[in-house]
Order: sequence, then structure tokens, then C-alpha cells
Amino acid sequence: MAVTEKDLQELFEKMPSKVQKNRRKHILIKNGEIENPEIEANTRTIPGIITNRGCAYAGCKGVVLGPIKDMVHITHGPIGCAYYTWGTRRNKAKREDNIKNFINYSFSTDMQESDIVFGGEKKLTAMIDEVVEILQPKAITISATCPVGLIGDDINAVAREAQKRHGIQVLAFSCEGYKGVSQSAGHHIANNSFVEHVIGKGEQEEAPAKFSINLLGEYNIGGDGWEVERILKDIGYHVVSVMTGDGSWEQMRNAHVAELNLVQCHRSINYIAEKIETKYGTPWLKVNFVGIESTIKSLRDMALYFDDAELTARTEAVIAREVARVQPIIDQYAKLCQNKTAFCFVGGSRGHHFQGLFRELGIETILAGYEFAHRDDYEGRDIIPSIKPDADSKNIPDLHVEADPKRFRLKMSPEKLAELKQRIPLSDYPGMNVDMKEGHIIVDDLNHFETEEFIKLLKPDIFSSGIKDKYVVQKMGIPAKQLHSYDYSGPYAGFNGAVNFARDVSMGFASPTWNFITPPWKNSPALSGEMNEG
Ligand code: CFM
Ligand code: HCA
Repeated sequence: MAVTEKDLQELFEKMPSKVQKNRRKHILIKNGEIENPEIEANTRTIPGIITNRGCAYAGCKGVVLGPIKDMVHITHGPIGCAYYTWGTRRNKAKREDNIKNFINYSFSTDMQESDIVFGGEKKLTAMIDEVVEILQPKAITISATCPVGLIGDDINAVAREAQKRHGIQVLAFSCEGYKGVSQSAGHHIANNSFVEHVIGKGEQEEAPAKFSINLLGEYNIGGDGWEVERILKDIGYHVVSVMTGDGSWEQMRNAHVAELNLVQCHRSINYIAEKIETKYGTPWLKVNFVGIESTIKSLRDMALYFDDAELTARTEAVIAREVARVQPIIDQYAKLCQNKTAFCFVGGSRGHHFQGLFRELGIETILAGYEFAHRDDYEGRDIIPSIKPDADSKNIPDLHVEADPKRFRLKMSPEKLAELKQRIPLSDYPGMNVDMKEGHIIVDDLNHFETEEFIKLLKPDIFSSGIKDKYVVQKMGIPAKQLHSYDYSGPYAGFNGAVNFARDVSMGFASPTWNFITPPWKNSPALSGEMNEG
């Protein structure tokens, strides 16, 4: 069933008029007659609305910094903030020779009321000294939480002093939770600091091997990054650094030597790709390793970029071998998925990326959206010049970078690069809106009220989003698949990931559990009337 403007009208009528006015701008019904309609995104959620969004601290410490394994990440704040950004995201990391791995530890100053009253700088200083004494990390991060900004602890001064005292890099991040309208502000804060203080600071001058790449915006959730690396290494690529899944400070410092940057999640990391290009001359390529077709396309785009006969042949051989291996298994699972419908609502890029994988199984995404993406993630990169300054850029000034006179190196002639840009999505990406089908819904910052209303209207066969709404949705009788943490499963990226996803989703459909749940709309009749005994 398609949703009409009239349905939307009825849904909005249940909201207070101010909320209606605000929310109307965040919801679109895809209508081919209007090319790329404008959607409001990356603006403040109305207080009182139950949003799935997180905060700037979550985006900085939890998302971007957290997965870097050889740095100790200190949360200066209440214990809950540290715990939330440590255990639940499932960014996996392996032990490696000569690289320490602190990923299993959560470090927090565990701020108490007395620290709020008297200040917490001394406690933070003591904690850094203790960390250095016990663990001897090569670098430390300090992330601010809301109270730090409110009481005025100067974490930058503490970091500077600690850096002098211990002779190791100590980076402070002023990512107080309220700094932006969502996690997205935190991504900016983390990335700006890396561009300024970490990337390009290593000793290496040349790429250590042919076909050297960095993998940006891959956080190794459920092992996604490992599956992507497996494929890339098999083809003959050398992965210099991954930002930041199973990543390391050590490798990031030499990221400037790579010949190409791959960008998986553009929402959280496009700034780094842009800045590295300006500073070191490394072009970037938008890739998507979620879904078989997207994985194949990404691999072929990479081969086009490097333009090497042997690499291209190897790319095709690996694709052929992998597809022959996984497709028959996926086909079996896909039988259980035909003509089903999904809602796909995730934070930044996954709300878009997973639509292709759903489609390959025979599942159509009828409603999708992002928690905190910006307009370019919906409407495509082309609209960037027309975007009015958004909430993040007002709060977090853009970092100005210039070409590094010692290390800037053109990786390819400007003519060849320009010619390639005609054929592959170098420094470009289409928005989610292009992939949505006629009549399907796009919702920015979907809230819990709207979730329930849209479920009643569209009755999807599967709902994919996060932990905050999963259980409400399951109680409505709809299988829910977390696309943040993958519900203890994964990887879902690459060829093996597509098999895992097909297995998990079809299991959701095949499970008899749903027969024991009566959705609320089945308990109350759709039509109601009164008996007239006259
Ligand atoms: Fe990028 Fe991510 Fe996402 Fe994201 Fe996130 Fe995440 Fe996400 Mo949760 S970096 S934007 S801030 S792909 S943590 S690994 S799943 S909301 S869609
Ligand atoms: C975050 C992390 C998160 C939360 C997931 C969820 C993640 O935003 O702070 O709400 O289910 O992927 O772990 O996005």
C-alpha cells in the first residue's frame, strides 16, 4: 500500500501545530515529477520528541576515536557516557605485533558531584599519569562530556601539560554532547583533529607497495572491515590504514603515502578525504561494500582508477570466484524473502547502503531515512553549494588546510583524473533519494511516534534500525534487524557479509515467533461503530 499526502495529513494532525510544521519538512514521498526535492536535515530535534539520535560526544569518542586500538581513549565525565560508547557498538579489533590493543578497556574519570563542584582537572591529570604508568600507550585521547563544558574544565590545557610531561601525543576533544544537533558534530571534531595532528605525521615518504589505499569510514562493525580487507588483499591491494575500524594511530600517521582513499561511510568522514586530497594530493573514491552489486561496482571502479591490466584481471577473477561461491547460497535464502518490504532507518550512510542488499534478496525498502545525515546524503553531493550553513558548520568551524609543501604529491595527472571523474564516482556520491522508488517514504530523524504510525500504515515485513526502537517494533509483531550492531551477527559487508545478512533476514521471516504475537491493530477493529437497539 502506498502512502498518500492525505495519509500524511492525517498523521500530522495528531501532532501539535508547531511540531507539524517542523516535521513536515523532514518527510518526503518520492515523486518522480519533482526532481530531487529538498528535505530538511541536520537541524535540532524538537525537545520532547523521542529521537534515536545520539550526541556529539558519541560521534567523536564512540564512533570515530573509539575503534582506534593503540590509543587510550579517556572519557572525562560520568561513567555512563564512557560505558555507552564502549561496549555496544561492536567495532572489533585484533591484536597485532608491535601494536598495542586497548579496545577491551573503558577509561573514564567517573565524574562525581564533588568534581562538578570543585572541578575535575586534577582528577583527569592523575588519570593520565596512571594510564601512562600502567599501560605506556603511544598516544592518548581525552573526550569531553556535557558537564565538562558546563563547569569549564580546560581539557586542552591538561592535555598540553600531559604531553610535555610524558613526551607522548595527548589529544583533547571538546566534544561536549550538546555541541551539535547529533553525533555528526562529533565526527567533525574528531576528524579535524586527526587531519591537523595525526595524519601525515609519520616517517614514511613513499607508498610501501603497489596499489596502496586507505579505507575511510569503515568501522569494522561485526567484522565488516576484515571482510573488505580480505577481498582487497586477495586482489592485490595494500591497505595502509583503516579509519578507524581496527585502526591504529601508528598506521594513520602514515596515511599520506596511499595512492587512493576509499570512502565507505561518507557521512562521518568525507571531511578527512577532502582535506587529505588538499594536503597530500590523494584522490578519493566513493565505494560501498554492502551488497553484492555494490561490492562488484566498487572493485571495478578501483581497478579503473589504477588502470593496470594485471590488477583488472585479478579483480574479475576474484569477483567471478566469489559470486560463484556465494550466489547459490544467497539464492536459497532469497526464496524466503521474495516480495517482502522493509523499513531501513539508520544513522548516516547505512539507511542508504543496505537498500541494495535488501533488493538483492527480493525485499523492497518502502521507507528509509537517516538519524543525522545532512542534505547531501539525501539529495546527492551536487547540491552542496546550495546548502545553507547547517547547524554543525555554525558550531564547528571548517578546518582550513593547505597543500603540505614537503609531502604534497600528485598521484595522477590532473587530465587523467578529470577524465576518470567522468566515468567513476571520484569525490562524488548520489544521495539516498535517487534509489527510493515512486511513492516510497523518506524520513529524516524518524521519531518513535512516527515509527508506530508508519508501521500501522505500511505494515512492513521487516524493520531495520537500532536498539532504541527495536523492541517496540518487535512487540508490534514485526521482525527487527539492527543495522548498527547487527544484533551480535555480522559481518554484513562484502561477499561473505551478504550471505550472513541473507541468512539472518530470512531467519527473521521463517521464525515461528511472530505467530505468537498479535499486533495491536489486530486487537482493535479497523472500523468501529455503536449498536443501536432502537
Ligand atoms: Fe557512518 Fe557508521 Fe553510519 Fe555513523 Fe553511527 Fe555506526 Fe550508523 Mo550507528 S559512522 S554514519 S555515526 S556508517 S555508529 S558504524 S551504525 S549510526 S549508519
Ligand atoms: C551511537 C552509536 C550507535 C547506536 C546504535 C543504536 C551504534 O550513535 O552512539 O542506537 O542502536 O551504531 O552503536 O549508532
